Amino acid sequence: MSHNDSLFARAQRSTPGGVNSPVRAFRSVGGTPRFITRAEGPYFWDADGKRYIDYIGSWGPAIVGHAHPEVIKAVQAAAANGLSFGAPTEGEILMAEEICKLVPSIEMVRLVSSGTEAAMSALRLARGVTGRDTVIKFEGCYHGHADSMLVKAGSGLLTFGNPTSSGVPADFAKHTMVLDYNDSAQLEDAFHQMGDRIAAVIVEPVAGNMNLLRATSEFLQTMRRLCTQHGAVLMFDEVMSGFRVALGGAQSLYGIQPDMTVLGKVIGGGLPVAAFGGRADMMKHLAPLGSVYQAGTLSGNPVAVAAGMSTLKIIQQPGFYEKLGTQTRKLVDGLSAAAKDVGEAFSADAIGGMFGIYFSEHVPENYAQIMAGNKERFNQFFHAMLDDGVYLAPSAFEAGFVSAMHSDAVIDETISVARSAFAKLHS
Ligand code: KE4
Repeated sequence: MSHNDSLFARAQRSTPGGVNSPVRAFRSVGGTPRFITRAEGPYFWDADGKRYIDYIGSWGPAIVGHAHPEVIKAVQAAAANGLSFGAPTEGEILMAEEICKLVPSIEMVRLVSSGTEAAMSALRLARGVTGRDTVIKFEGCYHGHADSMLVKAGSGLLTFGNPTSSGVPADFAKHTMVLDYNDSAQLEDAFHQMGDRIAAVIVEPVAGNMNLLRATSEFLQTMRRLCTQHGAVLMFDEVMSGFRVALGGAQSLYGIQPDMTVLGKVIGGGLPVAAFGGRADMMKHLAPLGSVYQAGTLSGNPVAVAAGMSTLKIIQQPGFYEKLGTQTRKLVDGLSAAAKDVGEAFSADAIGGMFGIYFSEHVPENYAQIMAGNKERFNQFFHAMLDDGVYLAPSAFEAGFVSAMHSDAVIDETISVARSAFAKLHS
C-alpha cells in the first residue's frame, strides 16, 4: 500500500471523503488522491516522494510558482509580527488601493476569506441596493457554495431554479434563475419578462468551472446593456479569471465594466484572501455605513494580505503576462499536436495563464458541447499523465493553470509525457 493509499484510508476515518474540498477526492477520475508534502516552482511532491509537474496551482493562486522566495519571505516577516489582530492594519489599505488601481471598475473593495464568502456578500449587497430578490446565474458557472448559488436550471427555460444540493431550501432556490451560458436570447427574454425584479446577474466572464469556456463578447455586452436598462447589478465573478487571464482580469480583455467584481485565489497568493468590490455608491450600503451586513473575523488577515501583496507585486513585473500567455499557448499547442499525431479527437484553448483541454474535435462554445466531450477518454489521459508525473485537474470539467515557473523545459517535458500518454491510449 502506498503512503498515499494509507493516508487516504486514514483521512476517510476522520474527514468526510477524506478531503476538505470534494474535487480533491478524485471521485470524477477515480483512483487515490495524492497527498502533497511540499511544492516548489512548477512542481509538487506526494507522500511517496514522487514529483509532479503541477497544472492546478492550488486552483489558481500559485500563479508565480509554488513557494516563491519573495512570497515566503513576506509571509515570514508578517507572521513574526503576529498572526491576526481583529483590528485594522495598514496592509489592508495597501491591498485595497492595489486592487482599485489594477481593476478600475472597483472604486471600493471589501476583503474576505474565500471566494464563496465574497460572492455571497456581493449578492446580498446587490439585493440590498436594489431591494429585489431574484438573481440570474448560468449553468456550468460556479460561484462558491452559498445556498442561493447551489441551484440548477428550473424545469422550464425561464423558470426559477431547483437546489443542486440537499440542505438548500426550495424557498432559497426559487430566487435564482439559471440560464444557458452564451445564450443572449434567453437573457433578453428573462429581462423582458421580469427585468424590474432582477437584483443581479452573476457570471464568470471567462468560465473555468465547467472546464475553460469563453463568453462571447456579444453575450457580455447584452448582459451589460440589459442590467443598465433595468437597474440590475452586473457582477463579474473573477475569482478564477482575475489576475489570471490578464492583469486587469477578463473585464479588461472584453472592455466591459461590471458594477461589482468578485475576486479571490491570486490575491491571496495561496493564503485565504478574497474580495468583492465595485461602484462606491453601492459599496457604501455595507455595514457599518449602510444597512447591508457583512463581517469576518479573519477578513484582511495581515499574514494572508502579505502573501497576496507580494504576489500582486510580482505579477506587475514587465512582461509577466506576455510570458505566461506564451507558455500556456505553447502547452496547449503541444498537446494538440501530440493528439493530432495519433488521431485523437482532442482540442485545447488558452487565455493568459489558464487553459482547457477537451476530448472533442473542436473547442466547445457552450455548456452542452462541453458535456458532450468524452469524459472517459479524459480520465484515461489524466491517469496516464499522472503515472508519468504530470498532475492535471482531476476532472474533465475543470480548467488548468500555468505558473510563471513553467519554463520551456517544463512545458517540453509535459508534451513529451503527453505523447506517451496518447500512445498508451492508442495501444
Ligand atoms: P472558494 O470559496 O473555493 O475560495 O471560491 C469559490 C469560487 C467562486 N468563484 C469561482 C469562479 C471559483 O472558481 C471558485 C472556486 N473554484 C474552485 C475550482 N473549481 C475551487 C476548488 C475547490 O472547490 O476545491
